[in-house]
Amino acid sequence: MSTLEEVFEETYGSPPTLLVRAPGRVNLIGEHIDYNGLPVFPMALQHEVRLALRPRDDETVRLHSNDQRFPPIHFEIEPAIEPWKKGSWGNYAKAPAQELAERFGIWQGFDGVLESDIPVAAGLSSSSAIVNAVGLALAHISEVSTEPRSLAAVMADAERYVGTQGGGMDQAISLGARDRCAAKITFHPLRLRHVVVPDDWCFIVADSGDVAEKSGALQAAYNLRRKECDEALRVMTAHLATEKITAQLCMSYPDLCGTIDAETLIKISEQVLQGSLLRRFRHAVTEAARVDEAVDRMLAADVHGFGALMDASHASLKTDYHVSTAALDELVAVAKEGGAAGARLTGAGFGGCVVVLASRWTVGEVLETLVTEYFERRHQAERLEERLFVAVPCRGASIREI
Ligand code: NG1
Repeated sequence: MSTLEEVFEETYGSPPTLLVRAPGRVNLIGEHIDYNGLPVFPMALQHEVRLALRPRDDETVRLHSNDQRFPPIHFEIEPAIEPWKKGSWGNYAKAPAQELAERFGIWQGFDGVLESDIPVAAGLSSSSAIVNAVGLALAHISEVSTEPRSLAAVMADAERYVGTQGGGMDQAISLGARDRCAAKITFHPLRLRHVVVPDDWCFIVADSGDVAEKSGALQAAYNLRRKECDEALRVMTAHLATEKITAQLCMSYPDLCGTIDAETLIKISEQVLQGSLLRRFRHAVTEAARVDEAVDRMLAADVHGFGALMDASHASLKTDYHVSTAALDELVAVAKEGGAAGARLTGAGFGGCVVVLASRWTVGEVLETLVTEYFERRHQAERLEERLFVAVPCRGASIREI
């Protein structure tokens, strides 16, 4: 098989001058709360997007993918780039171009060839890795700051171009991660606290096989949850102000969670909110508390404590947030049967992957159980290395001259 550089030369007739890499991520805990400004705890993966490129002297971006499913694209950089139809992969390249053009007036394009080994539509952020890789390339060419946190904030806004009202977790971890570490990410302002993953902890990623393509119906379901969280916050803050429960007006989830403890907040919400608003709010508040606790459990190398928090997170995502599926629930149950310390769906849900925590001493047994009790039973044992692997915490995106 040809290397990325060889494909570039065959495609464009001269060698590339820059090489970018941007990893996917697995979120350990803190699901569906980044868009509420609440903390999350992901780590970057060994699977990544790689982009070989050569800057051009004009506004054109030409991009080939090594993956036959993604046809070649080209477009001109300008502040208002018309998106292609929903679900087109090229929109993930247009997104950073348009954001950087609008904010910083960049115009210089490139010829590029891209390859990725991040499973697509599996909740491992394959899309943000493309946004980040193209964004890093364009920012570098035009001498816009590529400092991870400032670029991550720009890329989080950029990706909303595709229609998903996401938070900033994926862009931040893919750009800012450190080797061997997970990172607790807090927002407004964006900060990453790097925590070394204990050597004897193994995070397994297992793909349910249900595609979680976040365009169309799933995008609407995702955006609806964000709206429900906003509405629940509005009702709660109005109540707290009227009842004079808080001295000052809590305008955001971090304000609220920083002012009143989770248990009290849940008690109040059970009197003030109903139905799905109550459930979404309860998930957000309890999940934020689990993130703080999980960081402490990792620092204390308490594998069972961390695992219990993952189990509680999955239960909350299933019953209060309604983003799990039968296949994800089954994978979680099988992993637990095999001796996992904890297991939960990871990413947006509605399909995709689970993340499973096992110790070095139990990981073999857990993997074996997942193979026999899930993948073989469902006749999904082909190309298993892409669907079941132990995640290696890797450093964030980089760019280098070649
Ligand atoms: P994935 O799993 O990549 O679809 C999405 C959002 C995140 C976060 C998670 C749920 C984007 C780019 N990503 O991730 O910000 O909200 O869902 O925790 O929208």
